Amino acid sequence: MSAVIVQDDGVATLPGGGAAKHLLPALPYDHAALEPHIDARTMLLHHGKHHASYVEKLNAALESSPDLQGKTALWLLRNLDQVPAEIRVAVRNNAGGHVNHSLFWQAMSPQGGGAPSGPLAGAIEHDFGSFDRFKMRFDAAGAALFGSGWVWLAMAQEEGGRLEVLTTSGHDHPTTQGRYPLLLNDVWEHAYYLKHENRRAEYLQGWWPVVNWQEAARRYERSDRSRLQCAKH
Ligand code: MN3
Repeated sequence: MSAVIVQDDGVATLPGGGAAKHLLPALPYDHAALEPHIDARTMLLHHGKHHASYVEKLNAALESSPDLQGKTALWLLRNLDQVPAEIRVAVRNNAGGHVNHSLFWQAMSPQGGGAPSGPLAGAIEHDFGSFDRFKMRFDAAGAALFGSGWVWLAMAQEEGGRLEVLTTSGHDHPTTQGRYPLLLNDVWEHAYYLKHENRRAEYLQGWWPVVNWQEAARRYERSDRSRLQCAKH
C-alpha cells in the first residue's frame, strides 16, 4: 500500500527561524486546569522545570553548531546523522524532550475526555475493534514499558496509515520509526509520582478525562488516509 502523507507537526518550531533559540511554549491552560486528574504541582514542575530544562540543554548543546541552530527540534530528531557525534546524545534526548512535551500539553485539555468523533473514531474502531479495546491496549502498553518513556497512538506512514499503539524509551519519537503521532502520554515518573507515587497503571487509567480528542482528530485529519476515508462517506 502507498505511503500516507502528513504535514509537519508545527510544534517545537523556532520563533522566526535563523539562529533563534528554542523556546519553552506557554501551557495552553492554567497549571491547575487539569485538576483533579493532573495536579497543579505536577504541572508546575513538569512544564516549568522538566520541559524548561530540555529546552535549555538543547540550546546549550547547539551552541557549538551554529549551522544547526536554525533547525526545528523535529528536524534534528529526523536528521541525527547530521548532528556532530559529540552532541548527538544530548540533542537526541533534549530535542526529543522538547518535541514530546510540546505535543503532550496539546494532547490534554480541561474540556477533554469522552470519545473521538468523525474520521478518527471510525479509524480507531476499524483498526482496534472498538474504542474501549484501543484504550485497554494503550493502558497496557504504557504500564508494561520498562523505565521512562512514552506511550503513543500513532499512524504508520506505510501500510495505508494503519493506527497503532506503541511505546518509546527515553524521549524517542515515533517519527524515527516512520510513524506519525496522534496522541501521547508521558510515563516518566515525573509525570505522575507526586499524585500516584509508583502506581503508573492508576495514572494511565485516570488520564482519559483530560484527553484532547479534538487535537488528536485534527492531527489525524491532516493525513491523506483521513481524506480518502472522508471521500468514501
Ligand atoms: Mn515529562
